[in-house]
Order: sequence, then structure tokens, then C-alpha cells
Amino acid sequence: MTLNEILTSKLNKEIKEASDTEIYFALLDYVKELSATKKSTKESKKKIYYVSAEFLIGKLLSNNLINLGIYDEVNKLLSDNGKSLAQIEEIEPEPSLGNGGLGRLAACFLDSMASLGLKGDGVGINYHLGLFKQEFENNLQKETPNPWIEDKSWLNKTDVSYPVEFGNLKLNARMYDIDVTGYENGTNKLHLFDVDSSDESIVKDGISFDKTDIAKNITLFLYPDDSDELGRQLRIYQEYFMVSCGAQLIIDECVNRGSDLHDLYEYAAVQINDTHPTMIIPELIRLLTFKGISMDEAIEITSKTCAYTNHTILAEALEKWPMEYLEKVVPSIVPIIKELDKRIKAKYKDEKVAIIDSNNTVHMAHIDIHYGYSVNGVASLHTEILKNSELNHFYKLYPEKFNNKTNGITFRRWLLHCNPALAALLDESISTGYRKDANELEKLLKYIDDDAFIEKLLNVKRENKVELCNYLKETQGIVIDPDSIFDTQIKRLHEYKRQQMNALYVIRKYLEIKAGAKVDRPITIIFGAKAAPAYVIAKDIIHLILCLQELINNDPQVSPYLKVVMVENYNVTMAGKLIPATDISEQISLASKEASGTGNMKFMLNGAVTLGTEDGANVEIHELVGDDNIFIFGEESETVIKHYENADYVSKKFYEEDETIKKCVDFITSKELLKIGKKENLERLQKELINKDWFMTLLDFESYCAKKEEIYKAYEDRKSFANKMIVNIAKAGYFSSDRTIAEYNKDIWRA
Ligand code: 26V
Repeated sequence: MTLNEILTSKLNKEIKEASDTEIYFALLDYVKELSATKKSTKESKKKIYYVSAEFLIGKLLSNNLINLGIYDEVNKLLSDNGKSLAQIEEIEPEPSLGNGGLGRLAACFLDSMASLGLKGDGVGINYHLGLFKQEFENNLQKETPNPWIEDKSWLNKTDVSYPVEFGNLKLNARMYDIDVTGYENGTNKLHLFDVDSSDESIVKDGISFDKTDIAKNITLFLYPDDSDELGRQLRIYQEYFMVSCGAQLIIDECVNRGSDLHDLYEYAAVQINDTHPTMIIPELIRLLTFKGISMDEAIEITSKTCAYTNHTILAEALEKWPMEYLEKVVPSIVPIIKELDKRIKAKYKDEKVAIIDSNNTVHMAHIDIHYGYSVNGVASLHTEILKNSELNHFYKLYPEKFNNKTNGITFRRWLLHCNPALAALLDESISTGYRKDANELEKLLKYIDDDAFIEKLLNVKRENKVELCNYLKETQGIVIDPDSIFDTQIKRLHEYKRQQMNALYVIRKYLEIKAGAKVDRPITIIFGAKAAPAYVIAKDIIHLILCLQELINNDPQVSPYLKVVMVENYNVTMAGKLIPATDISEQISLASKEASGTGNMKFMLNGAVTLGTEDGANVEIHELVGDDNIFIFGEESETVIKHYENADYVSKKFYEEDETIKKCVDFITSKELLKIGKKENLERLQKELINKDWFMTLLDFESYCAKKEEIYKAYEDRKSFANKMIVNIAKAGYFSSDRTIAEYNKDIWRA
């Protein structure tokens, strides 16, 4: 049957006569049928289980069409019939099953495992409402539920179900599967566990709900508010729910494939994505002993099966649970955690490596490090910091466990899908080999100084900017100039990522323009960020940015030269539109704090030039592109770490001694801003910057502003800037998640 016949028969009418919604559901159906026919190419004994509380998969239709090799055909058929695939994509709801980088990484990894033909499935939770939807009201963030599951969706209900027992209740879990299509390769699965008793109707007033009704709420939201005790306990319920289902599934599947469980590690490699799935270790041990295996052996088997990835060194993000919570919620694994701790205490006297500390608090990462066979960081600087400072006590015990796996991104979504114009230019210039082997992007280097190529590349960028302008105008009523410089910072709102530093630059520029300074070319500073609902200062920073947007964009003296745009509800879909249109990629975290970053890689691949600190994977980007093709500023990680050790950074000194800093910080509570914003929020943020500034914004502010002026100036030499774009694209191949996954498989999983 031809594609036309298939769709027509599913629609029961001609494509011309069908609505976009009907076509969307017909394609959904067709893609699901087609992906079910694809088998993993590599027939190995071992299967990888990537266990993660987050899979930020984003919309799937176009990506699946690309991976199944039918995107162009579908696109053409639709346009021949007067329909637009882009329009149809708008109908698909975005599943927001992650917070940011960690969840998106998991999604890229699933794509790469399938694309490399590895047998590797994801295990997670089927959050009905995912991460909240962000709305702006009175220049403040408001959270509302974000439903994504429809009668017909990518989810396939299965008959697989497992009991999960908590302290005070027993739930019956059901498995749902989403197909993960590989790029011209086999299909794997993302297994998402759920309960039939989940009840969205208990959500009232924004995103608040009864946190005690576990049977109804356990799969409602991603990370419910953990600022209170009930929220934190609900998180333990969710985590145990996920890993208990995962462990039961792994054991069942391995037995079905021939394991006698004594050799489980030959059949399964379990990758623990941050500490959220850590309880899979005691749970596997519990289940193995339940099957008659001795405690000693169960521990050994589990340790040879599980590997841990660390994604942050921020102390507040490393999970620690009071023993009394675990006793209440997951009593069946408490004796095992105590046994694991007892063995460590018998071996090592150092309190710092204990699992249960003297306050009776359980350190989840310590379980992973002692009882997993691999510990990896996500960029080379991050891994070095883990080895030399954060986890040094453990590194001394187990040097052989520590390894680095620099993050990557899937080029299917972050190039082929989000930037078809650039992909077409690459096809025409270096042929299509880079689609399978990202290192072939280096062939682009021969176009340096090639005027004809440069013109085409700049045209692609300009087309993408125009497209973004149209989209923002239509969807958010925001008007921006495609001939301005697009300078973009999109990522979760966190003080360490320092959106506040960018906002202070905006203030500085605003004051300069007000005072008569000339700007060579208009600048558009774009932000996109969600703040955790209980993270007060992060929400204050959003408030400041929104107030600046209102002030500046309505000031006829300034707005022709400077615009601020804060996009609402920044998500994967929005990232796919912003990144291809961006000129300057803001990666300005305080050195040592951003484990890797992956947005930095997406921007580079799409021809944006980085303005950043020597942090996370920026360091590796810098090494690859060289000094001329990146704009680096700020204190280095070693200096920053010393400041923390000596507790000698005093932000107030910078505020008092530097006139410009003082002027910018004072402006936060100027009469102009107080007319627009809320005094309480703006004052709180200002005080935080003057008296605390834990992430040293004022320390780097001067060098940041100087670099920003330098990159804006460099932009004016269009040819030389285009050469920088070329080098960035050409060197991005290293950051393909196919490379990352190949390394995980070679060094850790060996599947
Ligand atoms: C979590 C939390 C939760 C409590 C409040 C403070 C806080 C701060 C940070 C986090 C991050 C948790 C882990 C995480 O998402 N890490 C990110 O992982 C990405 C993929 O490896 C990496 O690129 C990012 O640099 C890293 O921040």
C-alpha cells in the first residue's frame, strides 16, 4: 500500500478533506504500527535498563517520522494535499516528564541506544500532569497543571502489572510503554509505571492537591513540591514505586531470557540516573534474597549490576532522607539499608562515607557509590571535581569505579528536526554522512572564508530568526526585530546559572542608552526558564526579568536598541524554535557549579557562539573550538572553590566599591521598577545580592559585561562571525549522544 492509501484508509476520507487533528491521530496510529515492526539490530545477552525519575521526551511525531525514515515522504504527501506537517505538530501535546537537563539527557540517551541498535529500555513514572505549566500574571510566575495524556496517545497500555508494598498501603502498578524508535534502526521501549487509581480531580487551585492520598496522587505530578514534609515523603513513595516496578520487571525479563539470577549481571546493566532511583539497590537485594539467594550473594550480584551517574555537586540537590521517613514509607527495604550501612561501618571508620549518619539520615549517593560498580560524572571538569573534592573520600576508596562520560545530545532532534534548513545546507555541502557519523561535520571546516557558503549559512540563520519572530508574535504577542542580535539564555531558573547576572547587564545597558550611549545594532535578550514553585529567590529573578521586559519594551527611547523577551512556559518544543534562531548562547554559571550543561551543545550545533564561563562542558567546547571561537570570562573553578573554602567572598564589598555595580543593583528598587513590580520581591532579591550572593554574581559581573560587549562587537564583522559559527558547527560532532552512549557501552555496560 502507498502512504496515501494507508492514511486515506485510516482517515476514511481523502487527506484533503481531513482536519489536522484527524491527520495527527492517523499518523500516530501509523507510526506506532510501523515502529512495532522494527527489531534491535544487536542481539546481545545483556540488556540495559536506564532508570530515571525523568524522561523529558518532548513531542514525538516528527522525531519518530525522521527515525523511521519517512519524514520527507509524509511531509511531501501532506503539502501536496494542502496540509502542513508543522501545523499538525502543533496539535500534539508535549509530555513534560522532566525538569531540565537531567530528564532531557535521559531522552537523548534512549534515542541513541535505539539508534546504535543497543537493547536498552527506559524505566520511569507515568506522571499524568508532568511538570507544571508556567503562566505569567502581574509579572509573576503562576503554576497550572499540564495534562498530556489523551485517549489516543503514544502510550501503549500493557497487561504487565506488579504489586508495590508501602508501610501503610499496597498498590497495584501497571506498565505503559512508549516506543523508542532508533534512527534507521530498531525500536526499544520506555516503560512508564502508573496506578489505575490515579485521580486528576483531586488537583485544586493551581497545582495544589491532597498530598496524603497516595493511591490517587502517586503518579500525578513530577516532583511534587518538596518544601514540606508531606511533599518529601510523596517523593519517596514515587521513587520506591518506580524502582520496585523496575526491579520486578528486570528480574522477570532476565529470567525469561535465561538467567538463573545468580548471573543477573550478565543479563542486565542498570544505570541509576542521579540518586532518585537509588532504592533499586536495596530493592533488588530484597527480591533476590526473597528468591532464596543469600544476603552476601544478593549484594554481590546487585553490585555487579548497578552503575550510578552523578549530575550535580550542589549539596542541596544530593538526596538525604531521614530514617523515620523511610521507616514509614518503605519499611521493607529499611533492614537492607541498615545491613548495607553496617557492612560499610565495619570496614571504614570515616563517618563521611557512612550511609546512615549520626543524625539517622540516609545518604542516597553513598549507597550508589559503595554498592554500584561504576560512578560517573557528566563532563570532564565535573568528574575531576567529584574525584578531587566532592567525592574525594570515596575516590580514595574506589579509584577504579570513577569515570567520566561527557554528556551529549541527539542530533536527530537538535539538528535534523529543529533546523531542517541548516541540515539541508549541510547535506548539500558535505553530503549526508554526518547524519550517521557526527564527526563528519568537521568536513565543514573547508568552508571557512568561503563567501558563497557564508552567505548561505547567514541566510539560514536569518530565515530561522524570521520564523521565530512570526511564532512569538502569533503565540505570545511579542514583536522582535530579526535584524537584531539574538542573545539567548534558556534553562531552569537557578541562582547558580545566574540569570540575575544577565538581568543586571540589561539594567546596565538600559541606563547607558538612557544616558545617550549609541548601540551599533539592536540587541534582543531572550530568556526562558521555569522556577521551582517553592524557590522564592528564583521566582524573584523571574519577576525582575518580567518587570524589565515591561519597562524597556515600552520605552520608546530604549526599545529600538534593546529588547527583553521572557518566553512563557519554556519547554522542549520552545527550545526547538529558539535554538536555531540564536546568535549568542549564554552559558554563564558560576565555574564549578554546572555539572555539564547540554543546551550549550545544542546551541553550538546550530551555529550559535558561546558566551560562557569555564564550567561544565563549556571547558570541552572551548578546547574543541579554540580561543577565537568562544567568548570566555569569569573566575575559574579552582579560584571559586577556594573562595568557598576560605569563605572570603563578600558581595557587599563589590557593591560598595564598584560604582557601576552599585548603580545596577540599586536600580532593582528604583522608582521606575517599583511602579511596575512588587516591592517585597524586588527588595528581597536586591538584599540577597548585596548581603549573600552565594553564587558570586558580583564577582564576575565586570568581566561578563566586558565580554558581552566584545561578542556584540565581533558580531558586526559578519564574515568573521560566520567563520566562528562554522567552527562551532564543525566541532559539535563530539557532543553527539551517540558518542556518549558508545562510551557508556564500552566502559560500563558492555552489552
Ligand atoms: C536539583 C535541585 C533540587 C533541589 C533544589 C536545588 C537543586 C539544584 C539542582 C538540581 C539538579 C539535579 C540534577 C540535575 O538536573 N543535573 C543536571 O544534569 C544535566 C545532565 O547531566 C547537566 O547537564 C546539568 O549541568 C546538571 O545541572
